[in-house]
Amino acid sequence: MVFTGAGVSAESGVPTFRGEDGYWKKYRPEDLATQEAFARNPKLVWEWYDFRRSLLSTKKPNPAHLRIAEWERCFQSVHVVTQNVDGLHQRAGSQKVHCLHGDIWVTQCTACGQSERNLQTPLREIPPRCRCGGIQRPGVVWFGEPLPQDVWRQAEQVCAGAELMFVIGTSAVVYPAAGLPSLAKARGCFVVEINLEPTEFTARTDLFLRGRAGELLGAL
Ligand code: BV8
Ligand code: ZN
Repeated sequence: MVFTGAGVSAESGVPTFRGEDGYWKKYRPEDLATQEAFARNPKLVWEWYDFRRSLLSTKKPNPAHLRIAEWERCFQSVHVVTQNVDGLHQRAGSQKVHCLHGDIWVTQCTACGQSERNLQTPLREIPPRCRCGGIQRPGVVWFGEPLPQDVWRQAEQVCAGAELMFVIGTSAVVYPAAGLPSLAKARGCFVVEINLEPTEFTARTDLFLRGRAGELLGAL
């Protein structure tokens, strides 16, 4: 099992959330990534997501994404469980990807609930509208929202059966996702953490590899 966070996409040029140049250094999550923020100002929230989508459309998978995708082709059962919404694991060729926090390329109608894939960058209309006339929201999980039940159940299952887990590029502070490495460890899994710096989880990891994910995975 490979469990990833924003750090795995950093070498692609995608900003992380909590680092020096992270989004949460410039903005408050309460203003951009909650239902309340969206209800208050859907245009502002959509402008931020539209900006991130446009940035992503110029980026590509890095050696970390590519190496992880290669593992799936070389070994029998490799699952990627990611907190990222950027779609870079999928673009690198990983097939078994469980997206805990949704997908920035999906929009969902707040009126009829219909989801669709929308790759338009920049968006022609902000906020984008559904065929039914309702306002759409980004297909991501905001703070205070439950994770998609089916994806969470799959992630727990993968975790419970994992022999080896890589925890890559996550500060391991956003729950319930951050609890997965501990869950795996409790089941006897060997956990390898890759990060530029120690995290909330590092004290409990079996092996800590300090450095850039792309470089380290390339060398493994
Ligand atoms: C829920 C949206 C329940 C998508 C994101 C106290 C107060 C308020 C709330 C809470 C609280 N305590 C707990 C909570 C709950 C809350 C939470 O955990 N808050 C924390 C922060 C305190 N969680 C939730 O609200 C979750 N839902 O609990 O629901 C419920 C149940 C039933 C009914 C109703 C409700 C939902 C959480 C989802 C939040 N959504 N984003 C988007 O727009 O993208 S979270 C945001 O953080 C990101 O999206 C990302 O997915 C997530 C995790 O961040 P990381 O990926 O770890 O990124 P970060 O920048 O932090 O770290 C990067 C790391 O990479 C660093 O360690 C860095 O060193 C490293 N790195 C950098 N470069 C490299 C590298 N490593 C290697 N190589 C490199 N090159
Ligand atoms: Zn609709």
